[in-house]
Amino acid sequence: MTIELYAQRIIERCEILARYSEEPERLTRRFATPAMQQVNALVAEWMHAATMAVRQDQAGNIIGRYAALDSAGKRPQTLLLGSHLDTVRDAGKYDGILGVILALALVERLHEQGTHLPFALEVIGFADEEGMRYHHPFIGSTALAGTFALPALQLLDSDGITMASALQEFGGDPEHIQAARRDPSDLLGYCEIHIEQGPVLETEQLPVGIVTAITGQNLCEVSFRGRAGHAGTVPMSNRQDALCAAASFVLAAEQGARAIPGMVATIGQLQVQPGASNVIPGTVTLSLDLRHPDDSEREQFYQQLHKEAQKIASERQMQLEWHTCSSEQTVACSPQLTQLLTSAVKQQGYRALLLPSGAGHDAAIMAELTEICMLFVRCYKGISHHPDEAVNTADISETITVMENFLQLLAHHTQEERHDEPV
Ligand code: HGY
Ligand code: MN
Ligand code: MN
Repeated sequence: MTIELYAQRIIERCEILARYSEEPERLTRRFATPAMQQVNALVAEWMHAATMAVRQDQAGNIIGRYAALDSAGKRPQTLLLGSHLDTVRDAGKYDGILGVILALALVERLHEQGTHLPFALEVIGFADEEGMRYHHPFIGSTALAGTFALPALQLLDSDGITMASALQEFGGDPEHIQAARRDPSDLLGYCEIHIEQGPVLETEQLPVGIVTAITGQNLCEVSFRGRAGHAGTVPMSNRQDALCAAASFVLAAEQGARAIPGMVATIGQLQVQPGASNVIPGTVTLSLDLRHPDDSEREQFYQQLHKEAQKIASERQMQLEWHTCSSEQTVACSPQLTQLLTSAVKQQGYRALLLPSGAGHDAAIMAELTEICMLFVRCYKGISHHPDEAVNTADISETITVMENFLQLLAHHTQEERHDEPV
């Protein structure tokens, strides 16, 4: 099969997986849902067909292993490839999914050619990266990296189901989730292919780009507690309207972030209680997502927003709850692996464009376990977290070749290192 046919099949498979949704009219696939189960089953089937050894781990990640070339009795080294199979609400078809399906195609091509690399390849479909169900991102990769926070198992979703029981139902093993940690001793690294989710590659007219670092992120849940009351009878001077406090906070976050180059602040969720048109909002809970590549700048602004929220609450005689959900530091990619990716891109005749990732990725978590690198693929108008997400077949073909160059370069590199080993 030609590379172009593989590229077409990758796009077709992303389209097939997009049919597995929790909602009929749009793509929403959260952690440990029946839709996720169907997707894991399908990906496992494709992995099996490529002669991979397949397992679903304690956290619900689907993992396929393609053996190394005969390693003369030595335990072979392993390169991890992967991304996530969950989605945001009303998602596109490629965020995360492309990285898993393209990695699988690399294995399929090796299998078709009847070859193996001097190292094993493991393709991982992470069960949760977006954190949609429990407001807790990276369940899959933190479990694999051994940094999963056990108390999170008690978090409740919007139906009151704990993460532990959802995972149990899914076929995972919450009691032994720590056993999902991958032993890093044989690992060469983790490489993630992902759509860029931004406009740079399109502007630069390049199919791929190489990631230098993954921007850090603070996630927080903020509640303003005022007093509900009758919309017709409580005078304006006598209200503790929690939504008005939240509105002030939203604008303060926007204004503050605009004043700091590179800072982005997003309030993407608001829950208004009790939530009736003729009742003054008593409690508002909102999400805050803050990102900046400089950890100290981000932390400082985070603290500044906390103080701002306290001030708004106290001026309006309300209570404030400030709950930090997660705080990810900016993570640099491995210079060695990034150098190999750079050479792989140049071999294909392209300028090697290096760029930071504003979006979060499983790679940032995997950096706790092993060396990481990331390859970005151009996407239509940089659109992501939106159903209009799109990639083109020609770019996918180029990505396959770049990745095959990368695997060959890595194979050379590891063999040279082995020759250098003292006997
Ligand atoms: O939100 C992010 O950056 C990622 O897509 N989860
Ligand atoms: Mn995403
Ligand atoms: Mn993603």
